[in-house]
Amino acid sequence: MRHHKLALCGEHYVEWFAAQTERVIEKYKMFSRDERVLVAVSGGKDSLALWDVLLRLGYRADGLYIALGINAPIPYSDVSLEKVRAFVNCREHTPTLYIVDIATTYGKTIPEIAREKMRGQGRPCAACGLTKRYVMNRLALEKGYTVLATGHNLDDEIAVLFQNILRWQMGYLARQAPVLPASREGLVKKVKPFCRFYERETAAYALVRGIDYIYDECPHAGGNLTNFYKTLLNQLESESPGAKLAFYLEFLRARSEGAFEQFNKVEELHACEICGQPTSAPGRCAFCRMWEVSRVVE
Ligand code: Q46
Ligand code: ZN
Repeated sequence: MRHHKLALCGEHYVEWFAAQTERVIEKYKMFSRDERVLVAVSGGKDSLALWDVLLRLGYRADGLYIALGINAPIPYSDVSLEKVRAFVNCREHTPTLYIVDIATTYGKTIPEIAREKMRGQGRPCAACGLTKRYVMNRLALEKGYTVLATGHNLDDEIAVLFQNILRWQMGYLARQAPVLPASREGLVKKVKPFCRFYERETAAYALVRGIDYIYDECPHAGGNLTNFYKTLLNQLESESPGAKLAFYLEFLRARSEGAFEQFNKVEELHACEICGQPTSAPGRCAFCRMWEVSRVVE
């Protein structure tokens, strides 16, 4: 933790990490102890560390794992589910874990639907991202959670920030925040309690807490631009310690002062004619169109 000039033993590190997490939750008014929080868990270090620290802090946090069916060339989805199950099973008070298996529910795995829709071109990430966002929101609403929490860390956030700045995507910049509020039309509130932690800090927490997580990245993540931006930003950090956090915090300050306000257009949302989930265009939502859903899937 070079930028904090701190050297802590394992026990104190865990305390420091939990206190920092709580500070961020309170500072950005993410949720209270009375609210039910759904944590999106992938089996990776960040999301499992997040679930762990929220439970330690006494929040009402349950988990959602989405089985994407990505099992080639490595059994990524199967192994990540094992890690999530092991995390739940070794706890004294077992939290609720929801598992949505995409192939069982919608008939195809993510690589299969992506191959079909993109005629074998490119990565399955667009289809995967759309599906995950949809499933997370829908399950959170159906099960009565007011907040959806993800394990995005500072490195994730600034890689996206850097990408958005390189292209001056003002609308995206206006909407990049630690908290995305709920919408009347049925978008659940989304929060990122780890947005101020460096990736190495969440990794250290997982290590000290003995959390077993999947080390491999999704096989489709290799060589993507986000990883390239992370490498660039790490070079910057090694030249100028603290630069990554300053980049993010100064962006949030400019944002809170209204620098992007005029680009923060509130989209009119409609209910999808099939599933009822919010969508920007009338008719079927992007998810129902992609999956060719013609009736409500339970
Ligand atoms: S989007 Fe793409 Fe990720 Fe889905 S296909 Fe893998 S890399 S898991 S965050
Ligand atoms: Zn729909």
